[in-house]
Amino acid sequence: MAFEVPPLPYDYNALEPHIDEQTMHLHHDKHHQAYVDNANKALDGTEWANHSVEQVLANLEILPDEIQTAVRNNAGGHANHTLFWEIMSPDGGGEPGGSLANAINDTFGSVDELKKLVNDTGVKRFGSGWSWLVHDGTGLAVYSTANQDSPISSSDTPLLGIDVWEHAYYLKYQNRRPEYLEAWWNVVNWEAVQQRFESAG
Ligand code: MN3
Repeated sequence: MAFEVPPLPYDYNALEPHIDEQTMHLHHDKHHQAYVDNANKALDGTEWANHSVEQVLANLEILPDEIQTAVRNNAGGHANHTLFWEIMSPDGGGEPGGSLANAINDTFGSVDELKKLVNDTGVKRFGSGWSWLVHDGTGLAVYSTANQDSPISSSDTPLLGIDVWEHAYYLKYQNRRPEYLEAWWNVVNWEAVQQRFESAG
């Protein structure tokens, strides 16, 4: 099965004013589609064409040399953006609950400290990449990756990831990445993050 861009689970303008409609159209319809098309092109005709994107990303180092970079960038881009749409919601924001809240408080001290750390990690990412909250097999961790590198390729489970490529924010925030990161938490879908946490734990 070739990869496909999943439809957005809300309207393109649903995350306004924090994320603008035009950015969502370009980001979902053009950028994500390009990652999917290029990943499919790279994997076409190989034994990996019928594997899930997670399986592909977990096994990058045993893929044929000549497609490794294309798959890393584009299957990574597909997985990262699929997660990104799911962990945002027009009904988002607020505070996490339950076991996720407990784990965040135990690891980082508070939800506010977690947000600060994720934002700071995103601001410090030079060039393009992502700022992540992951489950590393034993607990929660925050780090960034460059380009479209996925935590899955490091055997971690991504729970929350903020896209800090300029294409994610430039139309509305121009060069003000910190402002975008601050605003992003107004659309975080904690329920979706909680579900990922429960499956990972
Ligand atoms: Mn993006």
